[in-house]
Amino acid sequence: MALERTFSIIKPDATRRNLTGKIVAKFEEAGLRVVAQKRIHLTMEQAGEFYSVHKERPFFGELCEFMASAPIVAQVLEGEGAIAKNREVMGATNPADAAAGTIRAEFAESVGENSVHGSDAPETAATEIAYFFSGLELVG
Ligand code: FUP
Repeated sequence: MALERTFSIIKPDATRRNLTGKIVAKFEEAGLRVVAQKRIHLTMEQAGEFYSVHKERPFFGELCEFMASAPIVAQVLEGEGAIAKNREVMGATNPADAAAGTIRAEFAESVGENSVHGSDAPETAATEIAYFFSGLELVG
């Protein structure tokens, strides 16, 4: 399997509860390496742009308000098959469906406030990484 990079967010429900380190530990234990990371506070406009694929969904407004409600930690994770591996470690979108031991099973509060985001495909990973980081900030 090829060395890949994926984009990850530790969401406001997790930064609020001081869970950044515990979540990073889950990624590292799974063989993913943090090659870029920054803590930022998104505006409503930036949250809406990031989640624009969901703009017609009924939960869009609430999702943007949540993502802009407290700081997030934006990250680039690198590893063999990083996109799939990250999604495996995150668990299902709804924590009620997430497998035991996954981040969402252990930490997520609800389907909306589910602690982490991870890119779902190589194209979205590339777009999302470029939205948050410049090439100079990626240090393998
Ligand atoms: P995921 O790829 O697992 O983050 O899930 P989606 O891309 O389907 O959803 C993105 C975000 O929209 C979720 F993290 C939370 C929010 N969402 C809801 O609030 N309600 C839903 O029913 C589905 C998604």
